[in-house]
Amino acid sequence: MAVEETLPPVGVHGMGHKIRRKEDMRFLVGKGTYVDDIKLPNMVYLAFVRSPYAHARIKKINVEKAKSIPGVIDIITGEELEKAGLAWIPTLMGDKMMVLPTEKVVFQGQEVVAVIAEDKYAAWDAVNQIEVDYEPLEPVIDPKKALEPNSPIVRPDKNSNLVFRWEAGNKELTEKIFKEADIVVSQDFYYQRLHVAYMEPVGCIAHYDPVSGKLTLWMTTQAPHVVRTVFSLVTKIPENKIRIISPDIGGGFGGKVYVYPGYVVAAYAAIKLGRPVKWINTRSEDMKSTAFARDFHIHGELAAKKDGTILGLRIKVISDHGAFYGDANPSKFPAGLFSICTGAYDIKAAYVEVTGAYTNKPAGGIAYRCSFRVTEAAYTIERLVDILAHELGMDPAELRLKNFIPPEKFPYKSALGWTYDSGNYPAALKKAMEKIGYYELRKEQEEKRKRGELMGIGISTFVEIVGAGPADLFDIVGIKMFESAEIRIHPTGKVIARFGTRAQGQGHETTYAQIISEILGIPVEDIIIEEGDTDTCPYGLGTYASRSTPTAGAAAAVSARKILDKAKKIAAHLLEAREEDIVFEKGKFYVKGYPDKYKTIQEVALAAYTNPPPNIEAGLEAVTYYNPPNMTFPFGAYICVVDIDKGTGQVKVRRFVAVDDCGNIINPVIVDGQIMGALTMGFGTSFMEEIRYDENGNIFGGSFAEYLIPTAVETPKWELDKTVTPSPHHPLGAKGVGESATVGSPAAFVNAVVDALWHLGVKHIDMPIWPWKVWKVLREKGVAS
Ligand code: MCN
Ligand code: CUM
Repeated sequence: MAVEETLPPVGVHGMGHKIRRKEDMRFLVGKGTYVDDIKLPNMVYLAFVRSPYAHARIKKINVEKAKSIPGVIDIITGEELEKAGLAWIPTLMGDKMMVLPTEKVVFQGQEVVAVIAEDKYAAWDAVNQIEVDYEPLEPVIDPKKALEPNSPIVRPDKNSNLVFRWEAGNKELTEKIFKEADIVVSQDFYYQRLHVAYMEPVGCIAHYDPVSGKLTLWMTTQAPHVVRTVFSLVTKIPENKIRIISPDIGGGFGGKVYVYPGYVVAAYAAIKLGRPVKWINTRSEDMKSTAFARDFHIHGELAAKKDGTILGLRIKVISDHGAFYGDANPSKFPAGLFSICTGAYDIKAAYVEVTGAYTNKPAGGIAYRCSFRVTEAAYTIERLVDILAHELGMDPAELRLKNFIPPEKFPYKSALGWTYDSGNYPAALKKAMEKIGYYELRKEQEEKRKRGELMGIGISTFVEIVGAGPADLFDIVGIKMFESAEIRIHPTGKVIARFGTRAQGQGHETTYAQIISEILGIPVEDIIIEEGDTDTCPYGLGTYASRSTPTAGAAAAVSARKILDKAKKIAAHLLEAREEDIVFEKGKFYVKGYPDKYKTIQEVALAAYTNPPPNIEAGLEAVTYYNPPNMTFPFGAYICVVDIDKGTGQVKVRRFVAVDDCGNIINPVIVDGQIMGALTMGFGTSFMEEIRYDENGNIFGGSFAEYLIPTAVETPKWELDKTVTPSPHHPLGAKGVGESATVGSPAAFVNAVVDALWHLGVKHIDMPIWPWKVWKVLREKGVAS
């Protein structure tokens, strides 16, 4: 890489500029600051004894040997936390979760005892010397069995394993439509449990200052303000005496929204011991105990006419939540935004029912680029549509084109109640078909099939729903899901802007600066973006569910426009003209008709402090708490071509074309990067990744030896393109994009595999499509070579 290519951008680079990320320089030279990089004087280390059992009563904990290890300072059990009122804490979904257990453990890998020592080696030595006497209990592993009346109960504080039952849509109308339909297709899908495998495991440092009474926590969190509020409510420490700092984060992907026991124990220990406490998960601890994704057992049905017109959709889901209901959904949506499952199609009637179950596994559910379970929704509808096409003997592309919501029908109200802001689905699909040479590929496939070769083409035309969200519907623990942006322009025209969101690799320091640059004409290198410090940033709900652009991006635009309004008044004063006559263009203010006699935004900024008009306050800054009027509905059309090896069952992704539409784009390179990363995660989901449990609740997939993630070797070459359908209600016409490709791509991969095998009588294979699964099918069908 040439040196100039790594240098920060120079100049006014508003929307649509492909500038390199401002934050990359510090990452590329190894100067990022992650939690584990922070070292405080007198700091001690925390490590956990974890449960070997999925479900067991704790009979006795013997810490004597561990205590005598040199360097061990303290050992904390659930009993001690109980006395402090901290053995259980509330989850973001109104449930409770154990910090440390007092009676029994409820999943393998659960934190049982905490050790604090002078260094991490002593802490781990002590962990290995603590003896916990367990009485194994029958574990609850299958969520369907968990809901049966005779099942053992997971939770000591509940008398059933039912987490919730939730429904959406019109059940009667859907049933009627299903009865009248010519054809009904149905299929069971298991969307497997996943771990997000970010680069940096979760962790924190807790520091308590007894003089000021202030608790400071450096924490790997995507939502620092909400965590501060929850911490304050739980500990009764005044909220202004808690400071949460999310420093650089090495990937979050939803796994860092949760409040982990380690955060709570570290804070408790820091106050108790008067010394800073650091806790960092090891990789396999992370895989065994942090928030998982998916784990949806889906039964889907689609009703249609003979000619392929889709009439109705019916879906029943059992969702496995592990031992605590610890999703991070908006509170009115227990199954997230799964009700976007009618997708891109104009469907008259739909009904969805989701039942949540407790099992002896770790908690989670909302993670891994899911947009609050839009992953599961898009997968279900896109698989069902493909199955319908095959059952009817219709081309899957033609069937989609026939059933798309027509572009002229937007804003479109879906059968499950969402008002789609804008979309043009035929345009995206046609573009993808053209780019990949769809009809030629179909011909090739036909010829190959005659020769017994297995080739498949898979389509997915998904719809996303991001930007949570409008205050009437969206809140987390009661806090409305607005988002904030504060912009301050200093006298010399340099800018600092602060946000309630917190990037974990998405590039906000660049794209937020571009938004401000676009509106105010200030060069991006003059704009510093700060996120993740609750003492300095305005309150915000955080970065997840691809909400930052739809909400904080909008707040930045509104704040910048407020500043521009004031700047115009100041410019009018400086130019001795009426405000109505002032024109603003590319960072310059002038009187209409006299473009040569101008004042720059920097001169106006100086005047805001040195020479403001008599009737106007000094200073040039603005803050906005933006309440989005609606969600944004990004979409895309993906087409995948696979070849299957009949000897090994290996699926080779030959081509993958992704046409995405996220409305107006702020930074095209960042968006491409987001899409490529998300496609790679969709690929991993489809072909490699799964967390599984045996009947005793032993984890399979608790390390990278068993949990396979794609490397550069496996990852296909992505071919990207786009259409642009702006959001009509977003101040910049932008929609979110961070999760689109993980939402949309698994269906394309699986559809391609099934398309290659349908003529053999194969209707479905559950992800991950490992070679042995395909090989087994090929053997059963008598075609394995
Ligand atoms: N963007 C843009 N133009 C648009 C839309 C987005 O230039 N029309 C840019 C944004 O300005 C931002 C990035 O694309 O820099 C992603 O924006 P957005 O879609 O608003 O998503 P968020 O910033 O809210 O990021 C969250 C999203 C989620 S929920 C997961 S999960 C995920 C993802 O981002 N986790 C990531 N992408 C990730 N990328 C990295 N490197 N690391 C993670 O942990
Ligand atoms: Cu669902 S993963 Mo993202 O919303 O942080």
